[in-house]
Amino acid sequence: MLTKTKSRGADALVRALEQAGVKRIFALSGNHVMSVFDALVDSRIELLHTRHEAAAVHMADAWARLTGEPGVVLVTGGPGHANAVSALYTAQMSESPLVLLSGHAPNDQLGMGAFQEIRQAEMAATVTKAAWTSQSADAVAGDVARALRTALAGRAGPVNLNLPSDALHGATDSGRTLRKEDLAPEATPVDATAAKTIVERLARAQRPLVLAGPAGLMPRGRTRLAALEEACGVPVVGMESPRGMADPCLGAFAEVLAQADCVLLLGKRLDFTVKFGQPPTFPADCEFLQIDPEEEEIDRARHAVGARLTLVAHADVFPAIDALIAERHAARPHTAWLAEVRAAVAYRPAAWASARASRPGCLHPVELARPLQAVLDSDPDAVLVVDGGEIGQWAQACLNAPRRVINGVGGSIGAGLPFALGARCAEPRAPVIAVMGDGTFGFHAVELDTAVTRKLAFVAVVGNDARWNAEYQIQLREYGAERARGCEMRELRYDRIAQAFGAWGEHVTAADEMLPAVRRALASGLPACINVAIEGLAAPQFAR
Ligand SMILES: Cc1ncc(C[n+]2csc(CCOP(=O)(O)OP(=O)(O)O)c2C)c(N)n1
Ligand SMILES: [Mg+2]
Repeated sequence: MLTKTKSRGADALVRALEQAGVKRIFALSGNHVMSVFDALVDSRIELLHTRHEAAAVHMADAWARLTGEPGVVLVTGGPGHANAVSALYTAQMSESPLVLLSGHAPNDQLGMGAFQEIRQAEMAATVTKAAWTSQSADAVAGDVARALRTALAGRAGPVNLNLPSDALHGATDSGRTLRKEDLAPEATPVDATAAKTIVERLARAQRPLVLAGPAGLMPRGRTRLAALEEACGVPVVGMESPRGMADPCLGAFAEVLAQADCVLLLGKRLDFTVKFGQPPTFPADCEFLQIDPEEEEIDRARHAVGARLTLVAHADVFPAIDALIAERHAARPHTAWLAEVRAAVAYRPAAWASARASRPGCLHPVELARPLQAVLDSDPDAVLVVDGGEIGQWAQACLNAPRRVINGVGGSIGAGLPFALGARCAEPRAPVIAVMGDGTFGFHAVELDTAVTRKLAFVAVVGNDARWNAEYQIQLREYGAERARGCEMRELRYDRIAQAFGAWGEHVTAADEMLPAVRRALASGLPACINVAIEGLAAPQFAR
């Protein structure tokens, strides 16, 4: 349907985003995109302006993971775009749908040495599903629809659309109204015979497992995976950590994985997180089945395990789950094995119950994390954010919440604080608890300003060991204490930094202060930083 209204490309962009149901844009201003800021004045879309482009991307990433809707980011061209690109990697590896809209030098000056002219699409190409540059004002609305559709299709992920300033300023009378089919990605269904065969193979196996990728751990994914486990009687385990099967939230899972005789990769990449499917991580004769939306991933698995990959289906994960559930009559419950896998995943060393720091004035990481579970359990909609090195591993080991945002398979640190802001945008009411290291906190600490200004409350719990401890531990293990250099930091009062921004700040140096401090922070209604002095210990180990 066409309506004849003459307007700028920037207006067409905003109209298209409104039609797509976008409610909020995470942004940072710049010459190239001020026309879009102007167009947004007359729209219902909230402009949430931030203090760093990478932080804006991380906020959109957390929003996308929690809502299932694409996060939308708007930054300026050249350096603004370059700053944003680094954060796309985390979203890409976490299969998080988002669209980075970047201003861009005008098309009619390209190659002439225009202001902030760089090859932006090429720069973003390796960390996105697609990256391109709009050719004219008339093309903008259609490009936006394609970007949103692509971000959601198949294996979800980030997309970059570059918007040259002449396309944004230029007049367009296309007045294109987006239709539902312009926005919805087309799903690739799994073949019913393949679904039945997969369920039969899992039924026939003695110790079958279904491994799901990061998309399976988003709120929508968790519900579907639980339904699949229930219907087929086969343990379903989601993986989203760079430590793979050694993710501390999976307890002693590695022990049962090493016994599996048939593994269905359900959108789970056969990558470094599962040691490329090789023994001893898997038995040498373990059979693999795979459902994946990307041929490239199927090829990768074939290359890794050869003929042990006995059945593949090129299909989208969520419709495939429904297809598998529909074949439940062919399933066989593996009750004992399921209980064994669940017990392994739930395993935590008994000694943790009495874990104490070895010196006064600081907490054992378990003493920092454990009290937070009560807060997470107090509300079914509570969100747990985890980021950082060793402290992140301790938090993942000790805490669980059905709505969780972690730094993910990309293993990049620094997103924790912006994740907390994005989570608060997605969840207006329930507690948002974000555990991170002192190094991690520093990356985007100034976003506390954004949080205070926009009234986005959360509790950031900073495990302060005055170190980049994860790397320090590598130095200790591999090079010796006498060669440990370059990973030390000062024991700073991050709580006072928070107070200076008008946020809530607490300094915790003893275990019994932990929960009262968090409760005061929650009661303040402000964004908060609980700066917790901890003993910098190596990440937890789970061998039973
Ligand atoms: C963007 C990025 N830079 C560097 C690293 C390497 N790295 C991983 S963990 C870590 C230390 C993190 O320190 P902190 O947040 O204080 O947590 P800690 O390990 O001390 O508990 C570093 C530097 C990384 N993973 N990502
Ligand atoms: Mg640290």
